[in-house]
Amino acid sequence: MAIKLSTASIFAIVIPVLLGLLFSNVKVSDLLFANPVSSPGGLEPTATPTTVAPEKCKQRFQVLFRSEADPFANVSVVLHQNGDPKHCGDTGSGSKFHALLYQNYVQLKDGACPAELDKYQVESLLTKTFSQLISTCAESGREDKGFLGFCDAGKDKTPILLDHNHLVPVKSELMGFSLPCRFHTREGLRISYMDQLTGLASSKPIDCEMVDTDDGDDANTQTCQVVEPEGLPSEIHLYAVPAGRVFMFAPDHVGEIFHLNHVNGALNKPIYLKVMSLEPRVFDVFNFFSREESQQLVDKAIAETSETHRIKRSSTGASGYNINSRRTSESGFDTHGSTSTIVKKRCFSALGFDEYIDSHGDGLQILRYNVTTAYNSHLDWIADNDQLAHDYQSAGVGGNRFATILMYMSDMGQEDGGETVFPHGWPEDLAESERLDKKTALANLRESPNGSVLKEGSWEESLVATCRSRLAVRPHSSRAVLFYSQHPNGEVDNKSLHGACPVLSGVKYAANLWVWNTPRQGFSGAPIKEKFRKEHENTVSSPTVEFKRITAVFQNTGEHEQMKNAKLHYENQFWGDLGPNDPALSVNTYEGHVWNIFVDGKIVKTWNISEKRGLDQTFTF
Ligand code: PD2
Ligand code: ZN
Repeated sequence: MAIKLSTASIFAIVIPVLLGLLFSNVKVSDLLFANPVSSPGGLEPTATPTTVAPEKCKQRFQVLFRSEADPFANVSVVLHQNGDPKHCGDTGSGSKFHALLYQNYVQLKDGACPAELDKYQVESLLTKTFSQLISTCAESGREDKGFLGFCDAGKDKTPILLDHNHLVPVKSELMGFSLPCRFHTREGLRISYMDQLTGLASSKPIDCEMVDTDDGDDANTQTCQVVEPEGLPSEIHLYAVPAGRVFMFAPDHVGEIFHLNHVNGALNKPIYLKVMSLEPRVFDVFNFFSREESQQLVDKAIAETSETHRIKRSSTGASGYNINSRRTSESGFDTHGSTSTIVKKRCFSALGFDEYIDSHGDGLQILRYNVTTAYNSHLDWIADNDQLAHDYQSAGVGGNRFATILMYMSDMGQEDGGETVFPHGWPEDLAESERLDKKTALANLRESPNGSVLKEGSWEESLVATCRSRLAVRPHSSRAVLFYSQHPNGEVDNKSLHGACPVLSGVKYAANLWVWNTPRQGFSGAPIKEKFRKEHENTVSSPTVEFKRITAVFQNTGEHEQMKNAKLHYENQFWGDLGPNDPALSVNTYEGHVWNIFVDGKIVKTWNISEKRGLDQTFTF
């Protein structure tokens, strides 16, 4: 998976691209809704945006970076794939990165050099630049397509997110139009402006040392003491998230800290994470919410009277109210309370979203566990139910829960139970030799002060044995944990199995937010199973965003002498030579696209791409 940067290959790709290709900035929405051109005669040459003088272009580029000098002169930009602590590409000297970025910026609008770039243009530029510098980034099954094949995993593996139509595709010889990656810092901040990169190059990421605290206020036993960075960084690390996917932290070792300086948490302190386990990925979240907020959530939940939201015996499953003997807790929902709204938004920021998207989350669920009650080990990822329209296959184009943020609103003592247990995880600070086996843990429980609260031989008792021998998070008011139910590619993470240990004394209150990788079922833009849509064509409305990629192959048969100098153009932009001896050209294209054959500067043939001809189309002449 480690990728080597080959200078020769960079230039093999880059130079012809730079010399030959003009790239206009095409948004998916433009592609989808472009006016079809009916005949070659009807094709007016597209107006070329006013190009600006190179000097002005340079100036604008510098303004975008807020830096006259090359901000990367002394740093290299190191790329990771989403969720992976190992890097997959290194741009080498930052200057090369900067120079290529500039060339791509000039091409972005055919020399118009826009004075401002929106975040989708920034992402497109970065994607293109990285694709010219590194060969690939993942075992995505599309290694032959280089880094672009990582960013655009193909139509069967790219969930359509709500902002899909804003993406600015990258044009390349290898992929035709391909979807861009998003780029985040290690801490999850989405790169939306070029000057954020300048900032990263000129400031060392904050690091912290965990020290014991006597500040009982937030009941965290340790706190992060910021370690003053020395000098400037020599590397910037960026995490590339493929189109349609969501950012995930990339932990490398237990105890590692992620300092989310950009996310304000409780009492205006920045949130930080401490890695508790790698498999499953579990993080202790500090400064997430305050005791005051915790109390407000509990008070509101207790006072709630509406039948749909009040606290009552919990149900399980994707639909309906189904009581489950393995989930004996009580729960209610706080969907619109002021504290709940603040906390939900904070969850999204902490997870690396740059905006709050209500339909990507369930409502904040308030949980109550009285003595003996528990939730047996389960996945938060919802197993598919063939009856339902929603497509839960998150490894494909479907949507499911990918992250859970669990907030505790009670202080539970060592013997009180109520921990959250991860049966595949191990206690953080216990040497392997000190780990308990389940049998011993069960024997210890039966001899402990609360040992007789549970029925002997019950699932609850067996769960406590797991809780006392595996990774278990003990609740205290204002503590939060984050764990992921999916791998970065959307596959379910079966190691994320977890349960709520039976309460043995007192009452435990907690709240959870389940966050989805697409809008959740029933919401606008939620993925619907193809099969279900076909069966219910008249009753199920299409998702708001439709997007069908078409593969088109163009070939010169050599039968027509006048075509010997044929050149394929996308509209009026040169794409590639298509003489009789040239290999066929394969492109990714969309409904409404216009492809032309030019001979000696004139259009001699035009094809208008229509989905009606299928998703694989061949054009010969
Ligand atoms: O309350 C908990 O500790 C807990 C444990 C496992 C909650 C959930 N799962 C959940 O609500 O998904
Ligand atoms: Zn759960």
